Amino acid sequence: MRTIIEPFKIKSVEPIPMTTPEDRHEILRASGYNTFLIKAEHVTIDLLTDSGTGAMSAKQWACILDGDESYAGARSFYRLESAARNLFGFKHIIPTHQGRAAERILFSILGGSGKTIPNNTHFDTTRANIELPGGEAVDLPVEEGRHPELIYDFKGNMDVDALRHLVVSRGPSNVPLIMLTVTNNSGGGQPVSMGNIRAVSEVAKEFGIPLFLDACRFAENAYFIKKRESGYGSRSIIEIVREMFSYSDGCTFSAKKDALVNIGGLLCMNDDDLATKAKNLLVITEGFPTYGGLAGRDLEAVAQGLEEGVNERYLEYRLRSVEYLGEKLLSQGVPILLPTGGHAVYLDSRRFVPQIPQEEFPGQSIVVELYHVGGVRAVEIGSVMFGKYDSQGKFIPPILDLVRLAIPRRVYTQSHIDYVAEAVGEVYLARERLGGYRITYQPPLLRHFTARFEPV
Ligand code: PM9
Repeated sequence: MRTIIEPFKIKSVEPIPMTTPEDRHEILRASGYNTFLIKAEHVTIDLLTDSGTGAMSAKQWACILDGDESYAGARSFYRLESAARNLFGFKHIIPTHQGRAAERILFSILGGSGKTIPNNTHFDTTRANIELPGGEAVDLPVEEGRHPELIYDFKGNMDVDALRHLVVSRGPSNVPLIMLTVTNNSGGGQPVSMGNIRAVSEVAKEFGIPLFLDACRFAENAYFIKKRESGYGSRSIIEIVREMFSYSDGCTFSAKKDALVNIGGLLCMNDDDLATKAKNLLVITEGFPTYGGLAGRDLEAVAQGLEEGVNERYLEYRLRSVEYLGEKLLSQGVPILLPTGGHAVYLDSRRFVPQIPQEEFPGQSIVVELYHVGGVRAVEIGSVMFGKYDSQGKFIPPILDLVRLAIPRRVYTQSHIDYVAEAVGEVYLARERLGGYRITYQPPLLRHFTARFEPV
């Protein structure tokens, strides 16, 4: 088979910063060993996130000029509404400045004390937006999703029996919403099968609970369904997307991922009453319902990005380029979560540095060393991000302890990825030298963004 090439050519370039290991040693110390606190101008390859870091197409840049900046009723809103409705099918399409704004509005209406919201695995902002008003965020991944080394086609699936058990035990009136994150980011960028979406929606219907998709990476999920789920091989991505959404009652959506833009989000639903409440809240903090915290040019770019994000040649390249990095790491014996996800390769911290106890943040140690060795910025998705403490202050580790190498869309070439594989390989060779970290400062919520650390 021929190499799957980038289905685009480069029209505009940005220089990559270069630093020395000595520079990086000092930069790490000054930033409290938290890669979120490192200036981007000191990062050579930035794999912190695939969110808002993609390269827009020439057509999207043309949209930026063409955006209608009218306060109310902008043409760009109607273009976005129609593009989103064409794919997702919802009656109400509400723009927000990004995904978490959609979450905050949704959970301010449906969440709160005594309410439980299950998901295959909540992402950090989703969890925080549920917990802040006093609700409970429960993760119900399938058993296969809990084992990084196990190969299974749909490790992002939700455990449907556990869902039913949770709804019955809490009482359906205390479960205002069921969510499914496609793909399951905290679970390794793993896809959710159509069969699982359907089965979850049946439970939701049985108890009269709405099902919302956390749809950030809906297109990558659809491509996995096409490749892996029987009966979908000859269906188009758009058909698969429409079927995925048809089982749900709404979605939160960060356009910064599969809509290929640098900012933007959506809150969508069919329920008129919920939409009215959401728009009333939107006006207070985001803006009027036809712009929702975005400029007209952003709305226009999201509309165009939604069309490009479901292009099959693009998705084929996208998933293959992530898989390519996974293969390069496996060939060096590096323990990664299998199979590779849609937007990222995840290192399995527990197997990478087994000598570091969970409460000393093994993933953070790998992230720090990877930056030190190669100027590559990754993110810990494990004990720092999701670790909890019981009432006695005892550390409760998360299900998975990972380091994510998130690949921005249409940004890096194959040689950049080769460089990343070399840097990870170097860290792996020296893994026995790595030690743990302790936190010297942390905020009450979403601590990973601003916490500071020191070596133990
Ligand atoms: N995800 C990510 O890097 C960006 C924030 S953390 C660096 O993976 C899911 C599944 C996400 C997500 C963001 C959001 C929030 C919701 N659900 O960042 O607010 O992966 O647009 O989206 C990030 P916004």
